[in-house]
Amino acid sequence: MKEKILAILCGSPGYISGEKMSQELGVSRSMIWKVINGLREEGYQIDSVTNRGYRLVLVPDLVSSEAIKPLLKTKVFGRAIYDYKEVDSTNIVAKAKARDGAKEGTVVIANSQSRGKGRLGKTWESPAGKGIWMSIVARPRIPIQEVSGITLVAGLAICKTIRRTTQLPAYIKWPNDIVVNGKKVCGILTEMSAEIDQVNYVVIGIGINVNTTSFPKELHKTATSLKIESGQDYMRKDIIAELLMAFEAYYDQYTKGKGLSEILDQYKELCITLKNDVRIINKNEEYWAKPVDIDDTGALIIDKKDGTRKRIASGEVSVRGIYGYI
Ligand code: BT5
Repeated sequence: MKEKILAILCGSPGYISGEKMSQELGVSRSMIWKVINGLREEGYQIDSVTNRGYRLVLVPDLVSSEAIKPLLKTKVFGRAIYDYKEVDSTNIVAKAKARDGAKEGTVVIANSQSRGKGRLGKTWESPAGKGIWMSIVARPRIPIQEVSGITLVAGLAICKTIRRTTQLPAYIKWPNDIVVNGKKVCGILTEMSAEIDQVNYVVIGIGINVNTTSFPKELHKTATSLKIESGQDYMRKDIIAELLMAFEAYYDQYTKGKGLSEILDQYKELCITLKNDVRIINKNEEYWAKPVDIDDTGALIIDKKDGTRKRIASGEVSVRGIYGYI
């Protein structure tokens, strides 16, 4: 009933009476009233005037399966979407679904997360309604050591999507952040379950600050949102749909084609880590180095000041650029 009433409201340029809707749908006027109130609670702004009826004024920026699916042209990714008002972490929910047999392409999305996760036990701020907090289940038939490349695939898809939908100068900070004007707008958390010789599933968690206008004090210098950078509000569902389509295309190239090599040129062009010296930080040492390349396993190649060349696999160390604080 909700969908039918919404369809009528969307198709009516002016006011439409409750009487007319109840006749058209064969239900009572009090039923119409109840559904309209339910829609208002979900964030739809519906004007009502005595003797004229109802008028849809504003469609909320919902990240529901119903809102996203009509925009998708994917074959696999986003065919099943589980949406929640709040979860602890979409990665936790997606991993549970994957363990229960969820198919490749399953997407878990939440309006807010109470315990959003970063890497290594760090937290991810996920305020209600402000960003895209979603996780994608993948079941790639690739060797375990190639799974880390999926973070690069996701990074490229996100970076391109942000550029396409906002025209902002987004760049990839290798391996798992997207930055705009030197600040972090998105983080990726890839988790995997595998046997000795085969991948069971991979969960790609993506957090994008979309319409966020303020951050906790400790993130002021490092975090930003699409809205802060452009001054505009965005519909999250549009970005999600674009992102899933871009991800599917690059993922197919990665898993069915020749690995990273086909998309590496595009990746490197958008990889800010390659553009300036980087600070390499690991448990025992910290030093400046010159980034040289990203190889086709997704590793960062650097030259140390003493001239020695080193290959750094993602996740091994922390890499900071000189362009910002992150
Ligand atoms: C990441 O970790 O950047 C991965 C973030 C992944 C979040 C998504 S949301 C959907 C899915 N479900 C989850 O539970 N997680 C994924 P890392 O590189 O470790 O960065 C974490 C650090 O970023 C924190 O320690 C903060 O300093 C900073 N941070 C936290 N929240 C932020 C935000 N909203 N925007 C920018 N920076 C943030």
